[in-house]
Amino acid sequence: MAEDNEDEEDCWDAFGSSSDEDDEGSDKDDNDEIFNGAGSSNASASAPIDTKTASTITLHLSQTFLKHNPQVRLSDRTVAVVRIVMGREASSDAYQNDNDYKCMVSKHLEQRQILVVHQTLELEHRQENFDEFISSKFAMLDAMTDALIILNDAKTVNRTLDEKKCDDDNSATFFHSKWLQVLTDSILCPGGIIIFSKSLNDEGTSHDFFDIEEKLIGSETTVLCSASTNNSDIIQWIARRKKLMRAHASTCPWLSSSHSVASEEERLHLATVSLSSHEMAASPIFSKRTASDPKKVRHSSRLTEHSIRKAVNNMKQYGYCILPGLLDTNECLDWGNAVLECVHDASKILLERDGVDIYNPQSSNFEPQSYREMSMREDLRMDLRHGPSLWKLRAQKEGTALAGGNSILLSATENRYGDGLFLRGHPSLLEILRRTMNPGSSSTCDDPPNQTDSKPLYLGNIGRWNFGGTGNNGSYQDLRISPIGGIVSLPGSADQALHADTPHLFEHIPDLPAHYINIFAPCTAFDNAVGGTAFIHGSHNLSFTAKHYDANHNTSFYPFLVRPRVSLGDVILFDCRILHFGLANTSRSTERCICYVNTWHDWFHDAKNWDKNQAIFDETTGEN
Ligand SMILES: O=C(O)CCC(=O)C(=O)O
Ligand SMILES: [Fe+2]
Repeated sequence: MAEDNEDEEDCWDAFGSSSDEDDEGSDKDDNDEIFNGAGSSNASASAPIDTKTASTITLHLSQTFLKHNPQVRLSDRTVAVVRIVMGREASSDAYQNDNDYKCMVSKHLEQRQILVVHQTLELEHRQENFDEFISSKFAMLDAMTDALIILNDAKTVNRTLDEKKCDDDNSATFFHSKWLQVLTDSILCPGGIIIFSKSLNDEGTSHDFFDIEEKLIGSETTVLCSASTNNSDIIQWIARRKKLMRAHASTCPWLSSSHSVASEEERLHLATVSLSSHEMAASPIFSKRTASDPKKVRHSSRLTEHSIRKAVNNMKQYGYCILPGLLDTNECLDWGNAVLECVHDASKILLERDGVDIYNPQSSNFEPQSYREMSMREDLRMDLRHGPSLWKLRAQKEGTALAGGNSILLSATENRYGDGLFLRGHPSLLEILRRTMNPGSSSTCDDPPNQTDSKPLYLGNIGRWNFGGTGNNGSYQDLRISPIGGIVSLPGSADQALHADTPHLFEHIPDLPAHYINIFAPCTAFDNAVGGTAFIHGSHNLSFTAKHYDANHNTSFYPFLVRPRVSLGDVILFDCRILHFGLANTSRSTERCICYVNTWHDWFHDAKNWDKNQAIFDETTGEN
């Protein structure tokens, strides 16, 4: 299992940290140029201290970037260099010194063509609306950052904090608990690097504030390396990596106390693809700007071959794959709101027309059933696929309400809806689906050679000529994609029963490829009291599930439980054979919507057809 080495200290040399990430691969040849370049520009012992530190930090970042994804050019990486000052310190000498230092770091990064964004955060005594404050400061970025370098002058910051502690305990707590977390959450990519660099005090001892910073984001990050970079040890720095995916640990209070969240997060780390800022769509911080200036709407994110391969591999190995930050958060909100509006409209009609109260199913005159547009799961959980607001949105986004409301057939390489259409037309998602459902069919796949006597196996599939297809040419088989729907959990909905969305096709062979995959995207803002979907890591595999099966209870599966803490913009793909369940919604008023599409091999018959059920809305008029 690939892990960041938490205990790694003094592991620093001209070639950087020895910590490795063998799950994400590394292409040495691609790296050589960078390593050689870095060696020659490294400062000698007599060079100024800040040059040496800046050069070492730059080397560390370049190497880590290349390890995470060698296919993202350094010129496509973004680093924010952030200086935190308390308002009145801004004009002090210390500020000036750090400013020089900041320039030095930036100069080295820019020499490697990395895009650098500078920002000074002058915090006021009482900083209101911190998230907005940060977003206004970084509005010139058009993506999340791959790394954050935080510069503080130990003396001035700590003195200010000490003063604040005395005269105003609340604001001291505020600084201690909030700013770094907001900064890390809002502008740093999942899996991104955060570096604190600090001059030590006059006695040469480490400063408190350094420790506070580390503690603050300790649970959000893992240590990559810590180092002092010169003879007199005046500058010390530490590099941490933001966790790729956290567990939503406040859910499932019934879990045994022996359940290890750390192991859960290690599994989540394996199943998550670390996207660079370049591969991500608009980040939450820029959504306002994008909404207000349509010209700035970003093209849909596209993954590198490296990321696509990792995603395909995750689907095969673990049965699911998480892609944080892939989607535009505005799009997610649009679709989520449309689904929720349809649920509201439906609930009114059902109450008036049928005496069915989906908000109070137990006290309702009649039990909610499944309708043509909406299938009821357990109480307070429903799957909605059609309704006036969705028809309207489809007409607006997909050009035609009709096409948007039906499943579509995509043959071999077709991206029918082109670049940029949310869940159904996203070219990288389609590529992941096709490769997962047609293993070995791509020349770029990681599977064992699909050759026999130097001839590709697919040549033998002569029957393929008879079914209106492309013949025995090894191309992807046709894929069918459902319309976009939403799974809503209302306040009070309980944990769903553990289940799979499709059976195995052949139950005597352990590891057939997926034939049915769901794509889930959370489309309401994250609320800690509201659960997403939980999975049993690896349970799409028949031998795994048979091994851990116990006819009496599910507890033998729970050590493998993962509860990804996903939010707007993130995507989860899962093989529908995997065991999973919707987590409870314990909030008082948050209605949760996860938008989805179902995708399957066209030859597979999806029995989920609600057309014969009673309709709620009048489709002919588009009205309710
Ligand atoms: O509500 C969820 O998070 C998952 C729902 C689900 O898996 C289902 O309804 O089949
Ligand atoms: Fe399900």
